[in-house]
Formats: sequence, structure tokens, C-alpha cells
Amino acid sequence: MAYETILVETRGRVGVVTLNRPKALNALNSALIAEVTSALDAFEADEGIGAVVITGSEKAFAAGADIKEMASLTFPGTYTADFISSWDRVSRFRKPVIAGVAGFALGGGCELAMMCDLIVAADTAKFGQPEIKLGIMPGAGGTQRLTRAVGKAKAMDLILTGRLMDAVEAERAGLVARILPAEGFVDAVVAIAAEIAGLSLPAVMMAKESVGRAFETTLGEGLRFERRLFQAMFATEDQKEGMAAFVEKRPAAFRHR
Ligand code: CO8
Repeated sequence: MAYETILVETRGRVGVVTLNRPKALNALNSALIAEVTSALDAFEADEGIGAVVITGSEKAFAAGADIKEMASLTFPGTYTADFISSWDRVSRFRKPVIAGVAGFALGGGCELAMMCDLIVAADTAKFGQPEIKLGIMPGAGGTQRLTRAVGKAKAMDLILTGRLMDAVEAERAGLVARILPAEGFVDAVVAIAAEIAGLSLPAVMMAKESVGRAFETTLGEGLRFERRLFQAMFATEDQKEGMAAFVEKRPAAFRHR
């Protein structure tokens, strides 16, 4: 399928979505969100894909929702159309998805990265929720996911002042999993995704689902949920293969089922 605002490629078992509106620093307009949704639907259905990377350019992951597109919106219009509700495809994606962030990840760009399972940052990355400077507030999870990731003090600081946070501060605060050099960044992020995609897909998906549950429920229910999934894994071919390979001192050849 031909896309206008993103580039989509497959590298081995990794699907790569590159946001591609360079003249607008990858600002997220409705066309881009529809295309990301469509690309993810295809990767979700593709048995050959075990993990996905969403990335942008060297200068910007995404500089936020498209301000020019939003400027004339009205409250009744946003309410009746439930503006932004269709932007959460990433958070419903069931396979692992990594945000590879170089340059700006601001507003909706930071929120898009936070919908991913982990954020890997180039040393050039800058994160922020600057919506307050536009007379609005974050609307796609910024007040919720950022607060869970970095805690109240830093979330309030970033959201109320709109200041930007560099990669080192973001990693120290818990928003970013790893920082990598800007040189060769996308290849390095794809290598991390390939490592995950080479493992047992059911194990990886259940592990992802279980970690996600930690944000949704009580400790007791979360532990019960984890235990049930753990027990279910003994019904998979990959559990048999993974443990046999260990005992036989050879690499596991997972069948992803
Ligand atoms: N929307 C539309 N166009 C943008 C955006 C944006 N968010 N960001 C940059 N652009 C455009 C600029 O208008 C400019 O276009 P032109 O050349 O036609 O004037 C081009 O990109 C290059 O930008 P700059 O010249 O400003 O580049 P600089 O390097 O000088 O500055 C900055 C880079 C600091 C990133 C600056 O562009 C900036 O501050 N951008 C806006 C950042 C922002 O406020 N983001 C938050 C937007 S609101 C939001 O995201 C609400 C979230 C709602 C939910 C989203 C769901 C996923």
C-alpha cells in the first residue's frame, strides 16, 4: 500500500514505521494517524512480524499534533467526533512496539512514544509536553502516562511549564529505556526489535500483556493474571523448545506458537 505521510518496511521479522512529514517535523495530522493505524493493522495480522519499531527523522520523532490542523477546531466538533480517540492504535497493538526517538518528541509526539512498550532514545532526543504554551493541555495520555513513567513532581514540572527534557534526564527519570548514539540509531533500534522478534511470540506477547496489566489493576489481581498466563505457557511449543534447547546446550529455534 502506498502511504503519503509514513514509510513502511519489513526487516526480517521487524516492521518499521518511519514518520515522514519532514517539512512539518513529523507533526501528527489526521492523514498520518490513519496511515499509522493502517500499517499497524497490517503488521498485527502478519505472522512474519514479531515486533515493530516506530521512528521519525534525525531532527524529529514528531513535534506534536499538527497545530495548523487543530487551530480552527471547536468544542462541539471535537466532542461529537471524539477527537483523538482514534489516535490510540499503538496502545492497542498486541505485539511489542519500540519508539525510536531522535530529536523532538513533543506533545502528541511524546504521547505517541509513550503508547509504545519502550522508548529508546538517541542522544539528541528532546521530550516535552509543551501544550500549555498553546493555551491547551496534553490530550492523548500525557497527563496519565508521563505521570506513571516519571512521577508527579517531574510530570507537573514538564506539563505546567512546557519545558523540554533531554535524553539523559528522560532516562534518569524512567521515561527512556536506553540511550544510543545518534549515528546508526535506527539500525541499532531495529536490532533490539529483532532480538525480541526472534524470541517466542506467545511468550513475548503474554509478557507484554502482563506488564501492561500492572498499570490497570491492583497488585493481587495483577499477580493472579500473571500466574494464569505463566501457567498457560506450558501449553506452548516454544516452552518445550526453549527448555529442551537449554538442557541440550544449543540455541532455541522458536516456532512462535
Ligand atoms: N504542528 C504543525 N507544524 C509544525 C509543528 C506542529 N506541532 N511543529 C513544527 N511545525 C512546522 C513549523 O510550523 C515549520 O513549518 P514552516 O516551515 O511552514 O513554518 C516547520 O515545522 C519547522 O518548524 P520550526 O521552524 O519551528 O523549527 P525549529 O527547529 O525552529 O523549532 C520546534 C522546532 C521547537 C519543535 C518548534 O517547531 C515547535 O515548538 N513546534 C511545536 C511544538 C508543540 O507545541 N507541540 C505540541 C503540539 S499540541 C499537541 O501535540 C496536542 C496533542 C494532542 C493529542 C495528539 C495525539 C497523538
